[in-house]
Amino acid sequence: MTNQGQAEPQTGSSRPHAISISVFFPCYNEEDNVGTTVAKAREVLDRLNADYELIIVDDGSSDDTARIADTIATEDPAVKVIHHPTNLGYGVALQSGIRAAHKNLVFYTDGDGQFDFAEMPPLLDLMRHYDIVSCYRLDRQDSIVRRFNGWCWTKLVCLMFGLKIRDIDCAFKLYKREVFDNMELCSTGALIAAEILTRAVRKGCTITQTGVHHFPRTAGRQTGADLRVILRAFRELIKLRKKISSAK
Ligand SMILES: Nc1nc2c(ncn2[C@@H]2O[C@H](COP(=O)(O)OP(=O)(O)O)[C@@H](O)[C@H]2O)c(=O)[nH]1
Ligand SMILES: [Mg+2]
Repeated sequence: MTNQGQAEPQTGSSRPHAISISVFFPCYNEEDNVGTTVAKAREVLDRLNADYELIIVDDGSSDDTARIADTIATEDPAVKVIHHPTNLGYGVALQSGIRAAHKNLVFYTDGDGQFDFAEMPPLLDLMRHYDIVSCYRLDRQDSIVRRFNGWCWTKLVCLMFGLKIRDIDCAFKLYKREVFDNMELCSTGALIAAEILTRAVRKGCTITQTGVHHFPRTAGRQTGADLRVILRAFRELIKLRKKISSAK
């Protein structure tokens, strides 16, 4: 893939944009986090003089996330909001973000403030040589049980789909937009990251990995370790494995 994320040359007198990027944030009940998460990303992208859009995917939140997101979008034309009428799941939220992304590069991170968007710009250089940067969490800020479960999940998924990824669910990933061309995704839950990378590798896309810092949640409730979320991921894992094997 050739496009490295450079923006189209601009007409007019303003300084040309260095980079064209869509950034999206899956959010479920993140009323206390969404504002700061978006503001930090905007500050970094403005400094980069990027041609950018910020997309908040509100996945049927029952708190004030939807209203706050709409207010941010009203005040800033670079911000778009997608609302799901009900809580459809992390995978559907990522699918919505990807569909809405129209710039040359696509980046996503969680809307819960557990990552630092200032660590995104160093990834841009890697797009000269790779189609995807998939990050891994340095010093993951979760309990030892959660870290162990996450490690086992990464190993299992990599074994089933022939991937070599250190931290499959790390929500700090950068893609060339063409990676998603003609890619049909079916995972509605946490398996989505693995599905994207598996389909991308099958298309011949190249992946590199680098570490990013991870921060404790300071507000809102973590749902990533809920039993419902885990069971859904396992159900979808079996389904995807069958689907991919039958497509060989
Ligand atoms: N779209 C969507 N996002 C969710 C859902 N549950 C959690 N999220 C978002 O996904 C991100 C990660 O969730 P979190 O609970 O922090 O899980 P963890 O980071 O894996 O511990 C956060 O931005 C959440 O708002 C969900 O059901 N749907
Ligand atoms: Mg989180």
